[in-house]
Amino acid sequence: MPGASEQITRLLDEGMAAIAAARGESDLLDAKGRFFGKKGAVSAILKGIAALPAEERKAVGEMANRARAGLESAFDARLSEIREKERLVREGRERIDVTLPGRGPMPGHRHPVSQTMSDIISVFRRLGFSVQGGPDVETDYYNFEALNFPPEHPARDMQDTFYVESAAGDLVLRTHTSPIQIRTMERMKPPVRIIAPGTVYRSDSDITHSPMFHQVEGLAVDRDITMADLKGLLTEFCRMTFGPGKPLRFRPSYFPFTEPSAEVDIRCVICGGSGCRVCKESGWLEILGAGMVDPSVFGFVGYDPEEYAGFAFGMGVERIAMLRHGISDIRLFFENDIRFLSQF
Ligand code: FA5
Repeated sequence: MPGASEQITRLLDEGMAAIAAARGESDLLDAKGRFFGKKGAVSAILKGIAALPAEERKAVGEMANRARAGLESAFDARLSEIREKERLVREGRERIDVTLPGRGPMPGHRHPVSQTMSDIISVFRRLGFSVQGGPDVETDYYNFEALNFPPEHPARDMQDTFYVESAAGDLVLRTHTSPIQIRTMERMKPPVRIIAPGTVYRSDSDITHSPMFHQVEGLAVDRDITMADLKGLLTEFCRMTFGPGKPLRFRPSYFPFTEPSAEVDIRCVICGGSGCRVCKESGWLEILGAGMVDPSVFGFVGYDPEEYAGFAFGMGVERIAMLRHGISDIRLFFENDIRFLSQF
C-alpha cells in the first residue's frame, strides 16, 4: 500500500484532534466511528494489509495497531473527562443549600373590612352597648314595613334590593341593619343600648357603593334620651375611630323611621376637602345615617312614645375603612388581590 505509513500518521493526527474537540459523548462516539471503530479508517487499513507486499505487512500492521491503541486510550481519557464535567454541572444544578430559609405558608391576616368592623364593635362595647344579630334574608315587614316604609313609599326606591321568592311571603336580602332594631325591641324592654353589625345588600355599584357591604346599626331607647345624646355619642365614636381633630359634620336628612334625621359626613381623606371623584367634589364622605326613633316605629313594637324616646344610627363599615386607610375605590375590598390586602 503506497504511503500507508503517511496515511496512518494523518489518521492518527486527525483522530486525536477530533477526540480532543469532542464536546459531549455523542461527538466522541462519532469520532470513534470515523477513525477506529469497526468500520473506521484504521480498521480499513488493517483489512487492506493482505494486499500489501509481504515485507511491508508487519510494519504497517504494527503501526496501525499502535495508532488504534493510541486513539482508544485518548478516547477513554476524554470520555472520563466529559462525564466528570457533566456530573459537576448536574450536581451544581441540583445542589441543596440547607442553610436557605424554608418556604413556609404565607401568613394570613384579617381582611381590612373585618378589622374595621371589630374596631367599631369594641368602641361601642366600651361605651356600654351590647351586640345583637338578625337574618340576612329578611321579611318585607322587618326590612321596610315596621320601619315605617309603607308598600308604595318612595323611600323604598333608595334601597332597591334583591328579592327572594318564597311561599312564606315577601323576602328580601336586607338593605340595611335597621330591621334588627325592630327584632330587638320586640324582645327587650327599655332601657335598650345595642349595636347590630351585619352584611347588607343593594343594587348599587360604583367607587363608593358596593352591592354587598357592611353596616353597624345602633339603637338606644330610654327615658329622657335626646338628640344631644346622639350627637355626643357619634362625635365621640369619630374621635375614637379617626383620632382627635378629624372634621365631621351633621347634615339634615330624611329616613321614614327617624324624626328628625341626620347624616354624618367625614372630611374626605383622599382630597383633604378640595373635592375629588371619591367625594363627588363635595369634600365630604358620608359614613352614616341617624336620627331620633319615630314614634310610629314604637307603635309597631309596643313601646309607649309618651314614656320613652330613642335614637338610632346605621354606619357603612367599608366607608369607614376607606377613610381610615385612604382607599379611593370600595371595589378594591372585594377583588381579593393579595398585593392590596397584604398592606393592612
Ligand atoms: C341606612 O341604611 C339607614 N338604615 C341608616 C339609619 C339607621 C338611619 C338608623 C337612621 C337610623 P343609608 O342608606 O344612608 O342609611 O346607609 C347608611 C350608610 O351605609 C351610608 O352612610 C354609607 O356609609 C353606607 N352605604 C350605603 N349604601 C352603600 C353601598 N352601596 N356601599 C357601601 N356603603 C354604603
